[in-house]
Amino acid sequence: MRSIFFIFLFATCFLGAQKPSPAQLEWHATELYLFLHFGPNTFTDMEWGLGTETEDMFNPTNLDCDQWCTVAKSAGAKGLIITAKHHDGFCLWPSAFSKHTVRESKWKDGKGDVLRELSNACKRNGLKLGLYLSPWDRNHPKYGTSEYNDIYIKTMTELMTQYGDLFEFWWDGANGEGPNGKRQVYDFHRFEQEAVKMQPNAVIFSDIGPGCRWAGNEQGTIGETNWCMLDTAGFKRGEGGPPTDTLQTGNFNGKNWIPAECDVSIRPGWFYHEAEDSKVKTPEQIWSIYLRSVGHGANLILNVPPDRSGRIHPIDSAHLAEFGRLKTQRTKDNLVQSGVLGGQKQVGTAVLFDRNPKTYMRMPKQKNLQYIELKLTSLGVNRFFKVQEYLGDGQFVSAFEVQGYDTTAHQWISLYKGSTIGSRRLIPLPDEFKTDRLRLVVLSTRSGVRAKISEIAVFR
Ligand code: FUL
Ligand code: CA
Repeated sequence: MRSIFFIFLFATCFLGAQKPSPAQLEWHATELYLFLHFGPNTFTDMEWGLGTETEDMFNPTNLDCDQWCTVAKSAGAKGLIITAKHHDGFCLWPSAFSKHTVRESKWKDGKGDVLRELSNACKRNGLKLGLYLSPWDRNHPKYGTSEYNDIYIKTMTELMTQYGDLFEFWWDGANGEGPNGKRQVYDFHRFEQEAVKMQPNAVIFSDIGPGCRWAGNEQGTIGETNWCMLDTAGFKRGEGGPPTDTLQTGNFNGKNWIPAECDVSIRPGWFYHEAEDSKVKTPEQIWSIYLRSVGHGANLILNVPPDRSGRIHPIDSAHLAEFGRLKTQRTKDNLVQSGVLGGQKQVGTAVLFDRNPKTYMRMPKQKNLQYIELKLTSLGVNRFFKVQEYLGDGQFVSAFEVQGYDTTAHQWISLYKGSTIGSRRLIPLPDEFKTDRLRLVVLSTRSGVRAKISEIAVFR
C-alpha cells in the first residue's frame, strides 16, 4: 500500500499531470503582463549584444520603475517580467558571480540594482514580478564549461531568493557561442530541480515548460485550437523543441499541463531603438493581438522596452493606455440578464455570471441538452461573446458553437463554430445581426467528459 502511494506521489511530482497545479491555475488568470527588455543593448542600439560592451555603457539617466508599473496598469497588465540578464551577460543586479554587472558601471556610482527597484515598485503597485535569465551568455568566462552550469544556478539562486515571490521565470531557448567560441551543454534537469525548491509557485517558461510553453512564434498569437497539454518526451529546449504546429495547438491528450504563452514586442525589436519610434503598434493592433492570444485561451507577454532614460517612451505608454481603455470599454458590461441550462429551467446558472472562474456549471449528460441559453437585457448588435472553461480538473471541450436567435426568421442560426475553449475564448460576433437571445452549445468533449463552464458574457 505504502509503495503504491509513493509511486503515485512520484508520478504526480515528476511526470506532470493533465490538470494545472494551483500555481498554474492562478497563472491562467494573470492573462496579460509586460515584458521589459533592458540592458546594454538599449544604449548600443543592438538586439544581441556581443558581451564585450563596457559596463559604463549602461547608464539610464532617470530610471523609473514606478512609471513602468503605471503603464502596465493602464493597459490592464497584471505583472512585469524583466531581462535580468540577456545574451550579452550583463547583470541588471550586482551579482556576486559575474564581473559584468551594474556594480561595475557608472550608473548610481555602481550602487544601483534595477531588480531591487523593480521588485519594490511592483510591491507598491500590487503587480506580479517575473524574471528572465538567459542561459546563453556571451560574456561569462566560464561559459562552455561544466562550471557554467553551477554559475547559472548560483545566479538563479540570487534572483530567486533576494527579490520576493516570482510568478514566472523565463528560460530563453536561444543558444549560441560564448566568449571562448564554445557552446554550452545546459544541465536543465538540475536548473529545474533547484528552481522548484526555491520558488515552487513560479511558473517556468521554455519551449517545453515545465510551467508554460512558447507558442511557437514571436507575433503574440495562437491558433483556434489550443490545448494546455503537451507531450515533451524526446524534445529539448531551443533547437530540438516541438514543431511549431504542436507548440500552437498543444496535444489533444498530452501528458503534461504546459499551457501556451504568446510573446510579442510592441515595436519591431525587443530592445528600445529610437529609429523605431514611428513603428510602435497601434492600440487597435494590440487589441487584435490580444484577441488572438488571451482571446484564444493563452497568456500574452507584451514587450515594452524602456528607453535610454530608463522610462517607457511616451508613444508606447500612450498606445498602451488607449489599448487599456478600448479593452475596458469592449469587455465591461455583461448584457446577459439570465441563463438557462439545456432547457432545464430549474437549474440556476448564476455561477456563470459571478466573475469568478472557480465557480462553474457542469453540462448535462444528455447530448441534446448540452447548451446554455442566454437572455440579454435588450435587442441589439452584440460585439463579443466570452466563455471560460473551468480548468481545475483539466481541459475537455473540443467543439462548441455560438448560436443566435433570429427574431425575424424565428429560428436559431449558427454565429460561430470553434474547437477548444480552455482558459477563455473572446469571440467577435457578426456585425449586422441583432438579437437578445444567444446559446452556447457544447458539441463534443475529450473522452466524453461532462464540460465545466465557469463564465459567460456578452458585450456590445
Ligand atoms: C529570443 C531572444 O533571442 C530575443 O533577443 C528575445 O529575448 C526573445 C524574447 O527571445 O529568443
Ligand atoms: Ca463563475
